Amino acid sequence: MLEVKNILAGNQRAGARMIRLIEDNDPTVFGLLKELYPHVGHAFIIGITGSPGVGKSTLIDALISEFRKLDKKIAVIAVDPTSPFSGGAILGDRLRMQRHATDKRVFIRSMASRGQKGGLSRATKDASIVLDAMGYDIIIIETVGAGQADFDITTLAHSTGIISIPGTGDGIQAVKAGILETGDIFIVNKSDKPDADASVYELKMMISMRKPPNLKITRETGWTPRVLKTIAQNGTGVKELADTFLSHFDFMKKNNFVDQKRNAMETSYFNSLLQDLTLKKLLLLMKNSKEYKEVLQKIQEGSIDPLSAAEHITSKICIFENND
Ligand SMILES: Nc1nc2c(ncn2[C@@H]2O[C@H](COP(=O)(O)OP(=O)(O)O)[C@@H](O)[C@H]2O)c(=O)[nH]1
Ligand SMILES: [Mg+2]
Repeated sequence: MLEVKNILAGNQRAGARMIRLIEDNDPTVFGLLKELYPHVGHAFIIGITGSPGVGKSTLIDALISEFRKLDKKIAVIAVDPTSPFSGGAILGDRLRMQRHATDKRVFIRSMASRGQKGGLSRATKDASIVLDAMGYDIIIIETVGAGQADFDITTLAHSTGIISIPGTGDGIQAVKAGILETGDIFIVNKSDKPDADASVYELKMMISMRKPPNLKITRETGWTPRVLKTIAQNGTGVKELADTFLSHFDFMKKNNFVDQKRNAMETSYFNSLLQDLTLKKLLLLMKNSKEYKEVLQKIQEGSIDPLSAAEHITSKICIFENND
């Protein structure tokens, strides 16, 4: 039996088991999360995103060292939806952070997509609840930025760092992908390569030209995104990066933005829970209904097509009054 009190005591074995249950979509997870939820809200959650190979894992490894110098307890969730079976990239992430493996105040897990109902975003949120309840001061979520429609890191993290590398036109891609608005800190990693300064300049230019709705975001929080250069491999610029993340969090706390962010995070979590639970419950109710059986019969007889049948049966759903 997985004991909630062991998770709350920070037991890493219990935490790892719970995260495994989350990955496996285990039915006991819901109840356990409910017990843990009153104990969360302490951690500072950082999202690190960027294309494969830009150096996210290497940079996180270096960040862990900096945060450990400040005696913070750190947890990392490396999310890799691209390799659910091979485990290749996941192994890579673990290897790059291995020097912290014996540090009892560092906890690193990889999560793969195994068809979680609410998508990987929901599973990652669930895992961050576990890590927060375990008492980690800082939780870092590593995620591949592009192409993950269901994965909105900004509703999972307080602070989002977007990594790019010099000379790849990533800045332009960022604008296209709309991630320019979501970043709090932009990191040009591999700045040992040529053209790092040009990339920094390009990013700064684009940030200064963010369009009015984005300016509104900037004004609401008052935070102007920072652009920093790093060489993750040898730690250059990583102390500044760690300090900038912490000062962003301080800034948020001072301006009550942590509360606003919590509201946004909870709304998003609530909506994803609703999506899962509603679907489960409605399907169950429908499949046990007389109408469902009748319409299924009609499909089989060929007197109605499946599309019209689906439309017909969902038109029966009218539980809430709509005030629109
Ligand atoms: N030259 C250079 N290579 C780096 C730097 N940071 C990471 N790398 C290398 O880039 C490759 C991908 O790194 P990784 O951390 O796995 O990237 P991820 O896929 O974004 O997590 C590895 O071979 C790293 O050693 C850097 O600052 N400079
Ligand atoms: Mg990685």
